Amino acid sequence: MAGIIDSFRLDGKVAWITGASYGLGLAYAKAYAEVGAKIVFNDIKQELVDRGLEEYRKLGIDAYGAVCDVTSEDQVTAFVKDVEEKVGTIDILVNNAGIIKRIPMTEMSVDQWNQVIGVDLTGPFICSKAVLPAMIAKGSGKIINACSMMSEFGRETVSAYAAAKGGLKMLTRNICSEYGQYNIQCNAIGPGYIATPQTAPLRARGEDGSMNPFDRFIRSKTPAQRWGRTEDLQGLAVFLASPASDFINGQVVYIDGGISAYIGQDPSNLDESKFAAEKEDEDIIVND
Ligand code: NAP
Ligand code: GCO
Repeated sequence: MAGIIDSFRLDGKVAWITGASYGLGLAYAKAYAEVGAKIVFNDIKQELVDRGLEEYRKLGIDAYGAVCDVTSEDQVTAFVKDVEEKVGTIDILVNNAGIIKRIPMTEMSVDQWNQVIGVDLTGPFICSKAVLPAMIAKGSGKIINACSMMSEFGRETVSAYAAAKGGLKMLTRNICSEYGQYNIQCNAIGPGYIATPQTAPLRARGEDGSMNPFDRFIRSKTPAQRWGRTEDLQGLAVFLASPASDFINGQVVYIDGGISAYIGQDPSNLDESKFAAEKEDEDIIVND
């Protein structure tokens, strides 16, 4: 019988992480490669795939990457077929690709709403549907969804994102309910506020170097008083992909520095000088 440390390993497993050219997806992939998995990723544009391939090459990871839009069932079906032929059947799927549009609901068009629901909720449905038959045939599989604080909370301007991430929590439970009998586990990671390009606009300092009011707000809501780092999510991502979590199913695990346990402090009490030296993101990409 495998020892406890070995039960966290992913040797020989094929892990597909969607939208993993940079950001959280890249961090999950790095962690999976370190414990033995073969990495497969897609992204929406060739330039992102090239950037990802270069990044993996530099890290010494032999990853397979290609363009595939997670909202297109035809593209996803073709991608999975290619992966099966070139790499092997997919053992682990991380539905990581996501977008956000920060627009007040009364100003959001139906088209903008549909784009967010399409990538953040329909995408995980399409990708999970594509990998489940092989997982059922094999009698094992792991699906990990990218939930959010917005799977539990609302806030101004993120109606479509919150609706999608709340829906994704229930898709997680439903995949668990429907396919748990085949030894397939579907769980979700619920990151708090993590420093990636997606959240860069929320942290960007003013021209005079002043702290972004949202940055101050998030730190005052977070007992750890900091933004999460991509490395903070790697341990859970490995655990949920590994045999060590085989009896955990349908759960959302929040990694939020304590936000969801805490009512928060008055933002004006926060000592800004503690954070002045923190490095800004070098690479700011705004998704809106
Ligand atoms: P990110 O930096 O924006 O990366 C997401 C990736 O998905 C990007 O490469 C993006 O490409 C790609 N993508 C977008 N639409 C796609 C499509 N239709 N098909 C394939 N790929 C597509 O996001 P992140 O911050 O790493 O977050 C990753 C996931 O965690 C997302 O689902 C996000 O909602 C969730 N999350 C993030 C945080 C956080 O604080 N960062 C917190 C909670 C949850 P483009 O660059 O072209 O958009
Ligand atoms: C926002 C943020 C969030 C985070 C994350 C929180 O505008 O409030 O972008 O939605 O990215 O999902 O868990």
